[in-house]
Amino acid sequence: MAHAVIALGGNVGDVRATFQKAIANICGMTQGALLARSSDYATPPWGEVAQERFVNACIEIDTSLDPHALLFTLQKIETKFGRDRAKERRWGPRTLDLDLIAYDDVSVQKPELTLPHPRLFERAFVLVPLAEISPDRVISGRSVTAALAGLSTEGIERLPGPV
Ligand code: A4P
Ligand code: MG
Repeated sequence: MAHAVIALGGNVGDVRATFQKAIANICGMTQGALLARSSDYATPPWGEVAQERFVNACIEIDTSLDPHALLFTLQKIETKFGRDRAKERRWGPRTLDLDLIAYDDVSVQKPELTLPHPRLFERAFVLVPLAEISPDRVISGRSVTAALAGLSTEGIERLPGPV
């Protein structure tokens, strides 16, 4: 089994309800076991700022799928929950975005799959939930906590449970 970190995001619809259902699908469809789930966080939009606030969270799973098969399955789940890439802009509003952040210590440099996720260390909306469940994790030689210390977390707010 491999260990994978997945970031969830969305800002259209009842995102927290979508996350719950999506996580159940991730475990079912990736032959995976949920190891940890962060709280949900309200986060200011990054990239394209003139849009609704996002909800973000992170999970860790054990999976028997290889990285490409795992990403393919995550994309199927995004579509199932209303994501339509043909109608959206990069960094624009979406119902559900599932990014593969890390997969064991695997390194991949392809456009369709880059591991670890190339923009991970720019994004407090990923690192804050990840630091909650895995503060000591080291990705690309950097600890999650140390990487987060260099970013602003202004406007990021942990949402009360249940998660
Ligand atoms: N791809 C390559 N590597 C990976 C990987 N490790 N995980 C490829 C996932 N996908 C990967 O992704 C574009 C392409 O990246 C895919 O074809 C995939 O094969 P996408 O999900 O179709 O497009 P995207 O999500 O618009 O692009 P990107 O760069 O992932 O954007 P973001 O950053 O996810 O943009 N602000 C806050 N606060 N919170 C958010 O969650 N999200 C976005 C969405 C913008 N601003 C945000 C948030
Ligand atoms: Mg994405």
